[in-house]
Amino acid sequence: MSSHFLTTSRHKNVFRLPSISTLPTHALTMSSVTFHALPPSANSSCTRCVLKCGGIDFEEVNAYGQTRTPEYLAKFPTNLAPAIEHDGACVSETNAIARYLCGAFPDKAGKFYPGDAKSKAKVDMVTEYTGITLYNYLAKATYPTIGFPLYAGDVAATEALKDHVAGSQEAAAAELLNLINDKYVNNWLKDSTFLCGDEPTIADFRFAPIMYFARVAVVLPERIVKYLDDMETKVPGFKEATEGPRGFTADKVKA
Ligand SMILES: N[C@@H](CCC(=O)N[C@@H](CS)C(=O)NCC(=O)O)C(=O)O
Repeated sequence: MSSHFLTTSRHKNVFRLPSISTLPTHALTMSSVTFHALPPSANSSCTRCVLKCGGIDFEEVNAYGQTRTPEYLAKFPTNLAPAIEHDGACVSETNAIARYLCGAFPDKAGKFYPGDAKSKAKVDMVTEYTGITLYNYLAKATYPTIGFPLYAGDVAATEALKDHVAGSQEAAAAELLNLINDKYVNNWLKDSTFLCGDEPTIADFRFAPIMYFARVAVVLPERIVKYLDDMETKVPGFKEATEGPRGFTADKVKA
């Protein structure tokens, strides 16, 4: 079992039904989801997209300042948001949450992770590439500008290297734009409206919110601007679900 697919401290096995009387009130409605989110975050927006576009009932809780509390850590040792609680399961990691929701609510969100093993593998490949490789460059290119903390070992997190932050951001932005063009524009978005075909999948919910941050560091290619417009106008719930990152970066867009 993945270490991200965690149990609460009250019950040891995610697949064993917990005693109802020991759970907090919000967990009593077995079908509803408690969603711990950081409102402006692109990662949290992915989860919100699956929930809203799928029409899944949920309660959103602001996780700002909460991710390192003993209560949060007991449920989510990763100390990260997004994270969800549903039916006794505590899940963090954006991609794991998206797949969990599609599996737990097949009638509502199953369509966002469709098909056989090969179709799912394509969605997984794009989703993982976006969350790991692309996001790595996005953070280096944009976090110093927007005031998000970087990670140990990064130039912007190293006081002695502060004179090199601008150069490091520039190099990361150049590679970010290169990857957006090479992998997404010229490949996954070449012949289809969305990344894995003409219907949106979790790969789109992973990638599209990140583009609202990418536009801080790079001028988005025309194809990506059109893609975001399609997401906003053709995918019910997407626009509302991504108000956080869109609003947060609206006045920081690179001209
Ligand atoms: N790999 C994680 C990354 C999530 C992440 O980095 N979350 C940050 C905000 S965007 C966070 O919750 N930070 C809180 C903390 O470090 O305590 C995912 O894909 O969900």
